[in-house]
Amino acid sequence: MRTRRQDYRAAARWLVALAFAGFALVSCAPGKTSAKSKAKGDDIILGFSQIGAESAWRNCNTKSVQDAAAASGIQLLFENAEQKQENQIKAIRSFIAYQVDVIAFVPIVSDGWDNVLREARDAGIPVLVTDRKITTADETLFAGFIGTDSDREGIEAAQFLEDKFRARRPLPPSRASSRPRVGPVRVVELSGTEGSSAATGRARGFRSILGADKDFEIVRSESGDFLRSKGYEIMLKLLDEVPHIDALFSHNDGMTLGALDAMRERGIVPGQDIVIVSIDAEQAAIDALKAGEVNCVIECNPKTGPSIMDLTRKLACGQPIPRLLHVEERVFSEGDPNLDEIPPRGY
Ligand code: GYE
Repeated sequence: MRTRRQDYRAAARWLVALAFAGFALVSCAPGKTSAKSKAKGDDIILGFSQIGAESAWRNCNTKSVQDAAAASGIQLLFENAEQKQENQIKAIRSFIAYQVDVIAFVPIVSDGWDNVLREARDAGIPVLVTDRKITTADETLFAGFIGTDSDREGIEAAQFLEDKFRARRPLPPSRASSRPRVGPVRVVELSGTEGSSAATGRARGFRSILGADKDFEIVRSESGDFLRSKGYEIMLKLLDEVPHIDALFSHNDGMTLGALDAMRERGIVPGQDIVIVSIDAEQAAIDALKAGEVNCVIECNPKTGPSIMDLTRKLACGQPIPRLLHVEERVFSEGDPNLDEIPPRGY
């Protein structure tokens, strides 16, 4: 007799087969069984909850996951949450009802996942957290994390500014006066989505260096939600309200590109009048770096799809995975003689 679970799985497989007709499917190797006793020949189904499409970085991350699933034969149930945590929670619940083998999700914010993760655990489904981190009282609620190291990115941004301004003292004249200035370097920050680990980590890493440096002062910090449109609006406001701005630390390239538009509109030469450090390394930011309009770009690597599929297969087959995997990231800065050799970024 078929169990309810088998009925769910049969229905899920049929639906996914319609969407993925033509791809070779994968299963656990003979002899391997998962926590849910995955049988030999059973296809692996991954439920993936993405945040949305707020940036070129995000779109590349989505494409990487979708392409890697197709290439590896893992059946992907993909949900786009349109920037709402409640939609992500709904998606995870639907994956549980579907009895997928593995759930992976990008937590839009760090807090508030414990209940739904307990439901996944009760259903015996392992969870992979990717790109952004969660905070939880119970670390056993997820199997592992793969993504970027936001604290590291903030540290790199701060170190670039320290090196740059040490070489540049005294500060050049400000817009208000033609005399060279002394005193701390005045930094403004465009931060990412409030409560997201990408924003809190970048802010924390940045302050872990500059907070202890009396030559720097973070004079304003505002959230632009990782959106180009908000980067533009907030930068215009900051230029009108903050008397001297020496440097901008922007948590992503989308907001940086908006801020560049705002600066040009106010007659400010980006990269010269205001030193700019940005994170992601989208092609448009690398182009701005080459043009001298941005001074430093810290890579944040969105192409995690293939690693996510490897981890999914391991989890589905009951194998252990590392608790924490940070992807490799580089720093691109002005003056690097090899800027012209940076391969096309693909996002
Ligand atoms: O930097 C940004 C985005 O979570 C690391 O989210 C990611 C960030 C990335 O949309 O552009």
